[in-house]
Amino acid sequence: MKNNFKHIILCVACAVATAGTAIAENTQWLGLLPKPVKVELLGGEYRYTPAVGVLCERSVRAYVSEYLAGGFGATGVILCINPSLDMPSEGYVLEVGTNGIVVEGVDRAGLLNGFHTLLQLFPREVYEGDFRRECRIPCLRITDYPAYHYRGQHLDVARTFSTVSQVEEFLSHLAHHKINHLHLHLTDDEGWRVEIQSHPQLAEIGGWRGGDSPIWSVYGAWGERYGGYYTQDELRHLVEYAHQRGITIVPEIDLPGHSLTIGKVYPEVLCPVEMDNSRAVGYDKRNVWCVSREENYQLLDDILGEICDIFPSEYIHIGGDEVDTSYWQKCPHCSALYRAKGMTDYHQLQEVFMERVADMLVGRGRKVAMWNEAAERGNLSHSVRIHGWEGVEECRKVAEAGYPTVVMPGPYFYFDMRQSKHEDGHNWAGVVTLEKCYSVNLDALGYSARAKESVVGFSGAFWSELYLPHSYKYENYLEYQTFPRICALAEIGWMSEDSREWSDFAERLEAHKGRMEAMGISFRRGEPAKQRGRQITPSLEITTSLPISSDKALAKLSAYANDYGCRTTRTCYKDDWVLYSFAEPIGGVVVELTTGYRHVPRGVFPMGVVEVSSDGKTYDEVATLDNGSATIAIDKPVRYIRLRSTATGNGDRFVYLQFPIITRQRK
Ligand code: TNX
Repeated sequence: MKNNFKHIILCVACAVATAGTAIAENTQWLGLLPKPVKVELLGGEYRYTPAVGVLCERSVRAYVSEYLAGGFGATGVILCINPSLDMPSEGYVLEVGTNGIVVEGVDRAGLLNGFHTLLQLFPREVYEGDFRRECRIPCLRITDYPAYHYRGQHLDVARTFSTVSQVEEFLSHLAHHKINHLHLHLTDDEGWRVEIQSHPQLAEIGGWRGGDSPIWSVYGAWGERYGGYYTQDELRHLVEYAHQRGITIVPEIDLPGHSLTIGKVYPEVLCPVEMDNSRAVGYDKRNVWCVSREENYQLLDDILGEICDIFPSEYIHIGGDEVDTSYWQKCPHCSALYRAKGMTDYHQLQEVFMERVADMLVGRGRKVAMWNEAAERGNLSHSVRIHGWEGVEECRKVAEAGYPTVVMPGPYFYFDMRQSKHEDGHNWAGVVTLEKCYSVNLDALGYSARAKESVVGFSGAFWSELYLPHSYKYENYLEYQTFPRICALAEIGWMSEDSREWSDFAERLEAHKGRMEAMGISFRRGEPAKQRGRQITPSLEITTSLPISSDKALAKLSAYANDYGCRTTRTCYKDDWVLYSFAEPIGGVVVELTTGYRHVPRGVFPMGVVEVSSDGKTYDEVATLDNGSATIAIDKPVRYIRLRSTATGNGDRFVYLQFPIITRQRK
């Protein structure tokens, strides 16, 4: 059987070889993305019919047949592994001759990469599943391999839960872009999404927010319980689904910070520190594990043991970002440990903790990944892989120090950042346009040869604290935020530094958009047009029942002059209000009213109403707030607009007030 297989390969390969020698020609029109290392056009074309047989390496057969099942005619497409190919791992050669197609991968990953390129040579309908049409494919030879081994995308399922089928869909899209790692952020302050059988309460309680859950909701659905978690069987299914497509799932349990959820389920894991929450109506922000409580390490060993059983990945990510060490300073046991060890910086306690947790994984034959802060003081063992997120400079530093580094800095690769000034999304790392994302270049960013050697690849990130409140406005907010930025990321991981060119990418992306449509991706098609009419600024005074941080900021707000808004010094209580008093009555206008940051529904009145009045005495309710905002049309003139909170608390210690955006009604 094996010989037979080889014989067929040889025959088709001969047919391919006689198709002619390479013709130097522009291959842009093929729109291949990521762009292969080498494409040679051979002249002529192959006529594909669904009747041809597809001969396929067993380990990828089930997946391949979802797209190309093949018929019972003579073999026309061969997909196989050939370890003797002289190319780096994940490489492949794809040849289309007049008699057939051969894709040879140097390994299984290479074969899958070749298959994903092959699909791009077919008409876009191939992405709709089992392709049953005739088509012509130009004869060519592609020789291709990636520049970087780690081409990743991160997905935060802790803040907003994604269902199994949503993750499957995302994995499918990633595979078509040759992204080979999905970094799954499974736990955070807002949720615990993985079933731990030895401690079932972790997911059963920690997977839900709002309603009677001890984990508060922050946005919108205040009294409603929402969330979810994955059973171990579901996660094993996702691991297999990803593996079929050449993707490794890297699980992350975020430690020792970002752990409010586990602190709500098992309060004893936190330091025995009473916090003064009086100003924030009882909000408890304690989210850091106690380092000196011995039982914590047994619990961690149980959790990580099960994580290793579910996820076969070489690396397990244990977080290490944004640890608030002030709890350890206040904890009698942690501060005693700090003194006994003669430490000079409380972050050293984090190193002790991280090393001990890392040992649990190393003992199970795994390697450990962490966020860049964990390595900041340089004392971690260098087998730890660092995911650099804060900025380019932080990534460069850890790479320079010799840690294997995944480069994923916020200003380039955080796909939760907004894509233009007036769109939704985070903004702490600025506006991340597609072009900005594509512009990453390690040479230009001053990486030394040594630092470059440490870089194992790149990753995008999608943090989801804003996903839920935005999701209702979009067909698919995750896809809107990540595509086509993932197309740029895919090339940065695949192509060498000096071979990328923005205009060349932009041109191929146009061709690729048809494919994304066929894949069913709701990608962002360009900058949305602004909807607003002409803005007017009638004389206004803003007052509030809330204590504010600065009178000056409030005065600026009344002058429509403060784009960031004015911060209060506590959260909202029921019946708190913000009043907009106009010098003259306003009418024939549309008014956009916002509490919280403008592009981020944080610091809002989570529930509330809009009331209007012409005399300042009797008010009519005209709208309810949705995620802290409302847009109202005012026909008959009024002098006062009031926002009134109908809930106590918003998950933050502040509210942001904003000036109203007023435009004339369109006729
Ligand atoms: C920073 S990235 C965080 C996340 C947030 C993200 C929002 C990282 C390791 N920490 O917790 O979700 O910013 O962009």
